Amino acid sequence: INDERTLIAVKPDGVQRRLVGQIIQRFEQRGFKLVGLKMLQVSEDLLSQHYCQLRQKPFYPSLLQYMTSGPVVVMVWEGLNVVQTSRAMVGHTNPAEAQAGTVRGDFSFHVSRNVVHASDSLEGAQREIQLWFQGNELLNWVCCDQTSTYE
Ligand code: DAT
Ligand code: MG
Repeated sequence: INDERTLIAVKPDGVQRRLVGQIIQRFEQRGFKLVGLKMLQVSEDLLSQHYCQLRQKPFYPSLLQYMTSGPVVVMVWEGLNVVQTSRAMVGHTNPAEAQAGTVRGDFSFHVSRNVVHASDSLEGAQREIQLWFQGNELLNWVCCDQTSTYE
């Protein structure tokens, strides 16, 4: 259970606003392990698969336009309960309702520019990681502080 993984992405607004470092820092500081990281210009094809559940939503076309407007930094973080904990760290989908102390609550106020993506379930995380990463882009490595962060 300590090897649970989730997909976190800094969206184009987060990259443009130079928030990549601060977002990575929050996950490092919490104690999670980075096992994959890359910057890319996302294709519409990948995005339509990523957001397949949202195709019927009225905001879907503008979501696609925004997400393909510039580079995204996508990562895989590993650790105990990382899916659920990441969602808490990222905050409510609508930044207006996100708590201070969360990424969205600290860095955004509009639902269409909410800075970051985080997988919302274990199954979703597995699906998204396979979609965004090749197997050989994810590293298995031992963190030297493992015995200080896990019993
Ligand atoms: P989350 O990103 O918190 O998992 P989601 O999966 O429901 O939220 O939606 C994906 C993204 O779509 C979300 O981060 C921003 C956009 N979105 C969601 N609801 C929206 C709305 N009502 N208006 C505009 N954009 C919306
Ligand atoms: Mg979602």
